[in-house]
Amino acid sequence: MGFMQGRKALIVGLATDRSIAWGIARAMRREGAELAFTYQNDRIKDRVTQLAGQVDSSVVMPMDVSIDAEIDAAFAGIREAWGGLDVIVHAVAFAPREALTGGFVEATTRENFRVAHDVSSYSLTALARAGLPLMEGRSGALLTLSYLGAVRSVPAYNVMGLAKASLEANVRFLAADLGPKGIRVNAISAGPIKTLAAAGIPGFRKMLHHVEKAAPLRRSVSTDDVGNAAAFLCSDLAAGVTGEVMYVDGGYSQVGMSFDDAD
Ligand code: 0WE
Repeated sequence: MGFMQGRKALIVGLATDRSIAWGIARAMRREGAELAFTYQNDRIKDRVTQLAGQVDSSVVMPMDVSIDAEIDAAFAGIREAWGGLDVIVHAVAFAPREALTGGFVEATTRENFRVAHDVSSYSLTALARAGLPLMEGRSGALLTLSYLGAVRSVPAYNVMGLAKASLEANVRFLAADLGPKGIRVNAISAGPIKTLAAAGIPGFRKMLHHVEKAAPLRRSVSTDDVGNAAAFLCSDLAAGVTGEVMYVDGGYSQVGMSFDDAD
């Protein structure tokens, strides 16, 4: 029997079969969880519905995390389908494209800052607020995805780094507030992965190659690596863990200097 048998999980942020959310969905399904999904807009509705079918899910609803009415409608759908909820996976981030190119000062307008923080950090609080009534009294778990740019400067990551720093603080404040209600809140800080969100970021391949040479494990991480850690954190195996940011990055974040084996 899988370690998520009988758990009901809502996955927010699935876009393609390369999404981190897809690695998480497959790992949780393998461990016995029942899954529901949201999609951001009609352009990706059919693809998300088809992927949901591959993990035996037909609970698929629209939700743009920047619109409260859509969040409320999606949780009403969960209440109708399941009556309760154990796990919410938040795998959503966005900054306007021009915010992620060039220098930080030049790229960071007030509007880019607002959008990045709203979509990438506040949305976790919004999901917690809307999901709480369905999760209370069931030993639930919230999980979000962060990146090293929250705590170190990374070229061109720019205002997304500030938004991820806010997201990691969000995890700690939510953990403190929801812990007494039996809900754990954690983040995974994943190493770079070639997802749809990463495609089209100039120099992304160079970043992957750098990580593959410098990380202790001498490889980049996969969505399966992240999915397995996510399933663990959202299961009772991690019953004592909350407010944590767990690095799933091949160890990259833990070295201060590293030489390629060839050097
Ligand atoms: O968090 C991210 C990327 C999230 C992201 C991606 C995009 C691309 C398309 C947020 N907003 C947008 N907006 C778009 O218009 N990562 C951890 C991946 C990533 O993105 C980078 C990175 C890494 C790593 C951007 C610059 C530098 C490094």
